[in-house]
Amino acid sequence: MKIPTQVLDIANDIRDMKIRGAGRIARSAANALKIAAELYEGSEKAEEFVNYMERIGSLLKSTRPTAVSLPNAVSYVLSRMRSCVERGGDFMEVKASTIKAAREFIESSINAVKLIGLIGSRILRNGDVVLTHCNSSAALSVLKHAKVQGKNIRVIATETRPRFQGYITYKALLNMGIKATLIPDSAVRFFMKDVDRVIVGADTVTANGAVVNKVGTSLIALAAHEARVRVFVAAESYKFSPATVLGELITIEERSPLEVVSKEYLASVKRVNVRNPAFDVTPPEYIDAIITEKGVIPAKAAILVLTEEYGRLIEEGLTKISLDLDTLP
Ligand code: RUB
Repeated sequence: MKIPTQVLDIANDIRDMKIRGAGRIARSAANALKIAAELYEGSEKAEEFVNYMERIGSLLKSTRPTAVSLPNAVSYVLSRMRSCVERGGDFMEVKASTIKAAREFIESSINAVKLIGLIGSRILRNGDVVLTHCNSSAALSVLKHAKVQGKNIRVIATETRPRFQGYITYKALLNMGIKATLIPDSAVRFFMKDVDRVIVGADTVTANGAVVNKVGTSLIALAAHEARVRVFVAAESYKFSPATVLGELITIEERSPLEVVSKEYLASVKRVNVRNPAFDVTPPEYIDAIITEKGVIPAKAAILVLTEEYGRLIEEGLTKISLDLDTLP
């Protein structure tokens, strides 16, 4: 079965960052699975449908490696599809359950971002200066709700090299009627003395409470720590990584040197060595709290969110590990 063009376009747009930001990537992946199920033209056999959907799930997961929201969105949809098969569902039922699960994920993701805004806005006080990095819908939702509640906040937004996602944030803030200042990333420590709170988003939260977010986040957290400024992370529960409970490490995406230097520069310098990691890891010690749609938690309590959300998955993984240990000579 051929993969529909619309689905391939979404996968390519995620890879090329036309669709970006962990939440949006997750919703787009769920939408791609929904479209794939709706446009399926193969035989009316549940097994064939499942194989086709699994293939699309793998394709989507391969587009960008760091944000766990992507594989979590895909497994949300595909695990419900598989459960329907296990319950003895026929082709039509399996297809319907897949489409329903994709819709459900998108809806609950949009709702989670709104709830994070409502919950997180309580952390902000009238007159606060907030520093944010990159472009996070969850962090923006917090700022928007604070503004709606009549809090007079001012935001410092980093431009976020090399892709300048800070420009998107700056425009969004102006559209919300929030006073904002755009600064180079390297000016963060210079301005930290004026900052009351840092709020950033997350691509992945690990079991020990470390936060993987746009490169530069950990430097900002370090500068905030030095200046005793509190750091908050706005993250939906599908940004928590179940695999990290079992010791898996997060792959940090490295992008093209051409995002950092021009072709002309590359050509003009002999043996130029450029590295361009897109994300970095902020340890839990530098994070005051994580704002989720379920409430605010200390970073080190990330494991609680994981066991609540992915308990069964983690248990299955642990059982597998202990079985593997049993087979050791
Ligand atoms: C985006 C980024 C964002 C998180 C959270 O990186 O690091 O801070 O994804 O965003 P990129 P959201 O531009 O490389 O995708 O809160 O919107 O999910």
